[in-house]
Amino acid sequence: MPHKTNRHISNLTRDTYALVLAGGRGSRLYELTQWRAKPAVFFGGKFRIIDFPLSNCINSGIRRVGIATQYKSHSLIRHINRAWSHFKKELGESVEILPASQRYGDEWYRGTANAVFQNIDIIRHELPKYVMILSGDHVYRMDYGPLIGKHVAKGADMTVCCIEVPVSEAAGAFGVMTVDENNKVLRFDEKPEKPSEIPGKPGYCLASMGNYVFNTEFLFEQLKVDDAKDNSSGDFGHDIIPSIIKSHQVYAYPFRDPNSEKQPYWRDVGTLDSFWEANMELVELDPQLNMYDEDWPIWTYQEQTAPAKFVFDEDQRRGVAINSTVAGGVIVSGSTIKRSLLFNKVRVSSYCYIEESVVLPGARIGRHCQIYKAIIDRNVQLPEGLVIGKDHQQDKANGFRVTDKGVVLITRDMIAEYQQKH
Ligand code: ADQ
Ligand code: ADP
Repeated sequence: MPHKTNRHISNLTRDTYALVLAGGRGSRLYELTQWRAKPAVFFGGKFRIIDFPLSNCINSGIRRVGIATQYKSHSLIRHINRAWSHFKKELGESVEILPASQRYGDEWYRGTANAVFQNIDIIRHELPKYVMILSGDHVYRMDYGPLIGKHVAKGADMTVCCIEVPVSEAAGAFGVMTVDENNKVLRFDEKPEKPSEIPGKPGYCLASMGNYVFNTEFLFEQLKVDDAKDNSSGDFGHDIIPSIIKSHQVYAYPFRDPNSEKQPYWRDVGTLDSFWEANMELVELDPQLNMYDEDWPIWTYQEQTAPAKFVFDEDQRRGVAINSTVAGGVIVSGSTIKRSLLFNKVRVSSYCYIEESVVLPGARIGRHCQIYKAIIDRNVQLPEGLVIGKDHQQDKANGFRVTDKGVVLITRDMIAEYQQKH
């Protein structure tokens, strides 16, 4: 029985402006981010990554949101326009795209703090008491209400959301902090090679989730000080946080699952393997991420599609999807799908077998294809009889990307090249 989600909507969340940073490259996703920013990458059967932090905002009662975009932003902007444009200014709601547009001087967004600095006037116009800076790169469900409540109760100038992660995962990847018994931050290192462990919890460290709460005026002051420096990279992790922990009230807020003792769900789907694994978790029997909780809807672009359809071939006894998610507009005709995610409008022709694969919107799978442990990008058209993921030497010879853990990625460009050769 799914639990009921309590929400902590208050004047504090209403007084908060959220700025989602969505300009990142996501270079370890290789060709999946060749044409789109990481936050625009598809995830979870019908969503895109950015839908998760944006849904957290809306479900937490934060209705004024800016989205800073930069790198390869076309598909992200199109998605935001389609999915997130129905908020009403008259009701004090807005979801606004803030593209890097050289509004201050001739610079693009240098780092995360500089991306906020270049939008100070837009945020000021909203008159918020608090500003939340959120990473647009992660998949998780979090009520930001208790976080802002704690920030105010502690009298903090800035609060950093954190999570316990294995030292091996954090090294070189996350900002790592040490705190006192009141969670006041004593030390902050951005992506250290040797993260310091949590006392009494060997092997684990306290990692920054890249989500911050600031008192508005304090944030603006710090951004201006940082901008005046010659040698700053304009980044929260590198520059701002280390420069204020000694002189100001900077607290850590440990992200916990309110309904479980377990480590909360938070996925940085930053590599092809972690992207594939996080999608596969969702077709398990009881995934930790509940996408079906009506009290915590995950909003996205809802394209008008016909219902998913399965055509059963009596002779072959195929035309089924087992332990899989299947989105609208999909047709599976005389084929078998196991432990896979078929996104909107995927079409699978007869005599195919697909296992442990993530098939992104609009992909067409020709007859007699066999696909194992693969990511098929949007609108890819697989020719008849292609076998993927059975023989990795062959996959590489075909021009497909194969990861260390044996996940095969196929994009439109790869298929175009493959077809030129064959
Ligand atoms: P990273 O995620 O590695 O570390 P960064 O690449 O700066 O830091 O990206 C942070 C967020 O900002 C991402 O959502 C990204 O898409 C976005 N972004 C990056 N550059 C941007 C730009 N120029 N304009 C707009 N948006 C941009 C950060 C923190 C670490 C923390 C991890 C958690 O610095 O301390 O541990 O997040 O993932
Ligand atoms: P998404 O799948 O994320 O919605 P699209 O696949 O529609 O995004 O492409 C995003 C952007 O990249 C668009 O501007 C599109 O025209 C461009 N693009 C994608 N693939 C190619 C390609 N092979 N060559 C040139 N441009 C491409």
